[in-house]
Amino acid sequence: MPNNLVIVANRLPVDRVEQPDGTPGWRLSPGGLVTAIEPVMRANDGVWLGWPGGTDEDLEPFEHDGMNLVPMSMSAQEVERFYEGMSNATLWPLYHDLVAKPQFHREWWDSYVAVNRRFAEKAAALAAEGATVWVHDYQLQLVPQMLRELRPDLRIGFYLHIPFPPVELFQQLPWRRQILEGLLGADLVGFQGTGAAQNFVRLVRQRVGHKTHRDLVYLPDGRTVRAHAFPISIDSQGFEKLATSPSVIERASAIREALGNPRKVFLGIDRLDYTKGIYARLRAYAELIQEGHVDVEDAVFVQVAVPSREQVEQYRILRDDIDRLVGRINGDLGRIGRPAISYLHSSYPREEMAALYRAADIMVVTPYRDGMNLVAKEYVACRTDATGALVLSEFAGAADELRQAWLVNPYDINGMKAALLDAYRADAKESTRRMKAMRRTVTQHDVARWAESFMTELADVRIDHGKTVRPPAHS
Ligand code: GDG
Repeated sequence: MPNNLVIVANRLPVDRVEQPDGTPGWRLSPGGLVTAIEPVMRANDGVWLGWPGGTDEDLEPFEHDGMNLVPMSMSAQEVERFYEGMSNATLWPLYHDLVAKPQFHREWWDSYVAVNRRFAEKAAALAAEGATVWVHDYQLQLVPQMLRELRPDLRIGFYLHIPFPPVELFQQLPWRRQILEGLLGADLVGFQGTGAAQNFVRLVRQRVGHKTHRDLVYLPDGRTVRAHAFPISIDSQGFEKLATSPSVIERASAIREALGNPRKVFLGIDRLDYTKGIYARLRAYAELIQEGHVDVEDAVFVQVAVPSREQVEQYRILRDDIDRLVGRINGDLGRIGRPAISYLHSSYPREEMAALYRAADIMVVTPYRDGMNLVAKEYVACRTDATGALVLSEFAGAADELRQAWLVNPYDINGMKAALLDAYRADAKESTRRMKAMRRTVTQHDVARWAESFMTELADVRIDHGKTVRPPAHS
């Protein structure tokens, strides 16, 4: 069946689960993207093409909760080279300001090209004449161009969920030109922030030699590509509703009770990723205890680290580092029944996340670099009574919108300590003033609005620019 809307993302929006009767089934994976795309998919009779996880299994397309899903299989070697390698050990660290050292391997790149081509071919086969295809994220940057070659009739959008690096970093990539040209296959390339969009346009001008004007790129074949910021958001109403449900309210008090009813609860919730700044934040907190500014009888830091990319070496090292640090801090500073840090290496249902947000007085979000950071916005959405404080890294995309947070530079441990202490000691009036302003932002800019503005812009991009443009010289 031809489709008018095709979503292409590395992962399908479902996770495999075992059903009560022991047979395998699917569960909608949590997260903002699914909530955002679902209504767009339903309104347009769309399909979602993506990898279901696992290897070497050729699954048939299926329907889940009214969504049409088309699984894309991957071999064990592709998972290792395309996914763990090129995507998560090359592009991820490079695009996050070299927080870790990116590795460049030619066989990873070959696999990246091959998997991108398969995604493009499958998307081409699924799309109706003149359909819209929306491609997501850094794993699939070559798909727009490959797809355009196969199907020039399509309208193609691309959205990058992570930062797009400045020229000086991006140009390290041996395949920089191929990636830029891959993205230019789209009519609209969306980014989290204007800085990322500007980095892209500058690179296209300097590295590919195309003519650009503000957020537009003029291609020699007459096409116009727009590169624009669309800051992503969350299902704010959904989170508010969840946070005010009786079971979540009850669970939030049970969490505080289980922690020994401390006066203040600090909270961090992150995928266990070196970009998130977990290590530095825990060190900063420990120093506050050591120096006597915070007492373990009075406060606790709950750190949830959600398991992530465990096959990638850097992630295994990070896990060990954090395990050791938490052990040392608790060993040195904790007392019986009063650990300094309550550390949980696990993932939780959405209700438990909402209860944790409700239970926390101070939310600490300190990434070295982050496209947006939805956790910060979710915390704000759950603070329905406008209490609570948010300590937020300047280097998270969310800091552009949540200006009233206690903003910190996560590289500056002393600065971070000062901000943590400030948030800890802030009077209720000050916290509420800040939280109210942030709540207005998060309520007004929700994820439905994000999806709608991207789709509207994509439908509006003028395809032909009608200008005379010379083809760029090859570098
Ligand atoms: C990338 C970009 C950008 C986490 N643990 C659990 C759980 N989560 C949910 C959170 C939140 C999402 O996962 C994490 O989103 P973040 O934005 O914080 O971070 P990344 O995973 O790095 O996301 C980021 C995002 O894409 C969207 O464009 O903001 O910058 O890096 O929604 O709630 N949800 C449940 N259990 C968990 O244990 N249910």
